[in-house]
Amino acid sequence: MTSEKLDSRLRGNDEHLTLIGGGLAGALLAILLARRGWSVDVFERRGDPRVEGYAGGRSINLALAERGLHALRQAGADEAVLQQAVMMRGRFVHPLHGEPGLQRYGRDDSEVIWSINRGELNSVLLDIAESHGARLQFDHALEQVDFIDHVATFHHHGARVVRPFRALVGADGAGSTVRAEIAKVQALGERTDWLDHGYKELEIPPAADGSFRIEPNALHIWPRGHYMCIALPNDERTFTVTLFMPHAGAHPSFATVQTGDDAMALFQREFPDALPLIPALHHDFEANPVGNLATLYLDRWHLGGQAVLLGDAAHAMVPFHGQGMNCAFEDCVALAQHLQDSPTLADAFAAFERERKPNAEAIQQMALENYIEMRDKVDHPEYLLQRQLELELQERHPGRFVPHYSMVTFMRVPYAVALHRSDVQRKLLVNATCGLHSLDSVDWETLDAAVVKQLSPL
Ligand code: FAD
Ligand code: E1W
Repeated sequence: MTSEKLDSRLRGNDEHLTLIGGGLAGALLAILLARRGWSVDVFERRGDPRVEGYAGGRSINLALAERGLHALRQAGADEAVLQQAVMMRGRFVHPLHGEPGLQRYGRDDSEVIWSINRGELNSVLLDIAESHGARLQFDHALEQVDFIDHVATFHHHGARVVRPFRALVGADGAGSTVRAEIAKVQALGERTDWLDHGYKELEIPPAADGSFRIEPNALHIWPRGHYMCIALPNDERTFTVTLFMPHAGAHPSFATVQTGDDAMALFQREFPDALPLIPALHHDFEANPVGNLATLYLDRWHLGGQAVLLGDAAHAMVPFHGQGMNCAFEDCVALAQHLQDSPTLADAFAAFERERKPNAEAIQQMALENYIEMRDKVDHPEYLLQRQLELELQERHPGRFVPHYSMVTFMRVPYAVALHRSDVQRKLLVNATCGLHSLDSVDWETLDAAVVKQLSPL
């Protein structure tokens, strides 16, 4: 389409948006808007994952929880996504010494999370977006935005193409170009806190008979104090293993573990049960890059009614609560709702930011805190006793004392509420179990009274 034709189409239509990024949030928002009759253009830097495959064919998976699943239901995408998902009932902890075992996430199989393939998820969402009339343009990398003439410049197969827009949604991830272009005309108060740890992805292939090599219905964790490995199942019976470790400093770090041989030695000493599961460890370690992790904070998420940011572009977080995508999907539902309810785009963007920013900041904080819990606490007796008490208090005070993990993962209470209530609850749990080795000598009368006094029904 020529830019004049697009221009004349845009002028007559108030309910039009241009989405930058056809990743997870961009594709989902396209569905939610197109289903409500909005005219939606999506520009994605990469090629079409349905044609070209995704991320060089590596199988990368994500944990989908209730917040994300609820958003997928709103988009009519839940069934297609769950068809390809593997259920995870809990974390399966592999201590260096001692017995490995499953710690259930919830009370039963209604409280589980799902491991899904990123490329498959993206493809399903793009198919549905297109079926509702969203126009998808791949191999279009946003380069520049002119907020005066309302045109965006893209890099497309070696050429420069210019497209008019009414308003932009920056769903272009942590390295957002929309964000950088807004910042040229309005200060965003951007701050990036880099984590001094990075990650490396490895693979556990299927067993010789084609089955899963370890318990499939779990998220595996090898906690090692200052670092850890995790593994999530894929529906093709493999696991994607992720090693999280400091970039620099004393052994082990990515500075002291650089080669495939170094990695083999590390796994021999520290992950002896995982080593035989990862036959291509030497190769994978040298072939795959070390990933970086950061938390991104902004003072503002929008430029009047001209542009708004969501998902990682607005609030990238460390991955240790498995909530980045879930939060991005929750953003999409909230933005679509505000667009429907607000008189102007500027009002919608402002209302969206007001609702979501405190909640994004809450999950960013909880995600940072969860790294220490996962790598250093899940195999300690005090931690297990606190989890046991948490479950007991949930039984004694249903709807009032809800475990932290459940509020984040199985419910849709605002993250900021979950953070606050978890803080209150953690103090009660620590106090009540201090110095104890079992729940037998808990002072229930005092504890029950404190719960009722400090926590309102949820
Ligand atoms: P992205 O998924 O990054 O999508 C951005 C899209 O924009 C991409 O398709 C990109 O190609 C495109 N783009 C970028 N720049 C341009 C441009 N200039 N022009 C056009 N298009 C552009 N979250 C969970 O909920 N559960 C998990 O288990 C989980 N595990 C994780 C593990 C790791 C190691 C990491 C790093 C993250 C994990 N996350 C997880 C977080 C999750 O990956 C992100 O929060 C999520 O992908 C954010 O979605 P998004 O659409 O905002 O950004
Ligand atoms: C989940 C990358 C990632 C993804 C996750 C989780 C973790 C640790 C990591 C958090 C969790 C699912 N978590 N697991 N067990 N307790 N907390 O729930 O997604 Cl590292």
